[in-house]
Amino acid sequence: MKMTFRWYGANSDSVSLRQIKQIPGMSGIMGVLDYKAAGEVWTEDEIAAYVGEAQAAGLECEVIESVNVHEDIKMGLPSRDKYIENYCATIRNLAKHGVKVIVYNFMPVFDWLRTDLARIMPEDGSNSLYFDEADLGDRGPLEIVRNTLEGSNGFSLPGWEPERLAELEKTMKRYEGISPELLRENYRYFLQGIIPTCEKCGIVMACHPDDPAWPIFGLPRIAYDLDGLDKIVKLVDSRSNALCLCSGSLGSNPSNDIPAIIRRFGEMGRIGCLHLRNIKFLGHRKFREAAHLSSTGDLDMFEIVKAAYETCPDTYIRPDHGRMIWSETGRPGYGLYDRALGAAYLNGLWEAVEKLSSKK
Ligand SMILES: [Mn+2]
Repeated sequence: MKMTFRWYGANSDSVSLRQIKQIPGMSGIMGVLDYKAAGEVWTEDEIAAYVGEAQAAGLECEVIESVNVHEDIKMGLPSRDKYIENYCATIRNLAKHGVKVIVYNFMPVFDWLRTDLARIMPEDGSNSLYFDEADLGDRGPLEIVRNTLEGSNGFSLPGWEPERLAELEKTMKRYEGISPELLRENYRYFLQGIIPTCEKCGIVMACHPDDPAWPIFGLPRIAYDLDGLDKIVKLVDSRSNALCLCSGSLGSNPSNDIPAIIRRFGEMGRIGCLHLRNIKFLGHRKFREAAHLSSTGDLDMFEIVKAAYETCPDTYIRPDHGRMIWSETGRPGYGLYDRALGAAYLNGLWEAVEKLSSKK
């Protein structure tokens, strides 16, 4: 297992590579070029600069996240072939610089959704990301973006800033005719276009599940439970067609058994990497992101780590979102302190599981 940490780059992250390097047991980063739009080719120069910076700080960069899939691919538009070609070019460029796993998602229109980015915990004053479907009321995404424009609440739809409102309206309309089955067929077309390239250059594609783990705003979604993930790995039968199992995203739906899901795909050799964090359920479709420690939330982190140790021991793990603690400010979910605590805790669980199992 390699413990890693998400890093957005020197210009977009409040955390420095040096700080990351000082966290015990940190082997590298899960990187991202967050200024690249979906569909754009990530050039060799850009990748070399980013990876070189990490390596100069003593950190590997074997996992890259958020190589976003262009909406035309998800919608199956004729222009998709051009974007698939671009995606293959990015895959080749990343492989040339030592990248082994690419995390992406196939969620229509939106990435993740929360209704509060800094929900304060009365008992200790920390804050974390929070979701309550009831807070959305009858509001659809258009209204939420409009509300964001008016600054009237904390909703955030990443990638859909108010200036893109007209585009969002058009995209939402187009999805009205797309069923989950059709979305899955478009997904198959995408995978058939990129997996041969991945196999040739030794890249594993790791699909991140939908977050929260159920369909939102009437959009088709296909990656939020065991059954859906099973269909994805079967779309193209290749070890390069794998998953990034995110315990917090899948865990937002209490009917998902996270250790069982990890075991299933770990045994199949289809886990590219893991995002580990904890969730506290507060009611129907209502949760907040808890500290990593099992007892602070509702997920059994010991069983999750044990499942990973037993079925995909060579995987990459990163502590996913943390709370904001010790007066830290930064990108919601991506401060230093709580994620560093999370990494230390996950490393401790790993060591315990490893030593217990060698004594059997
Ligand atoms: Mn995640």
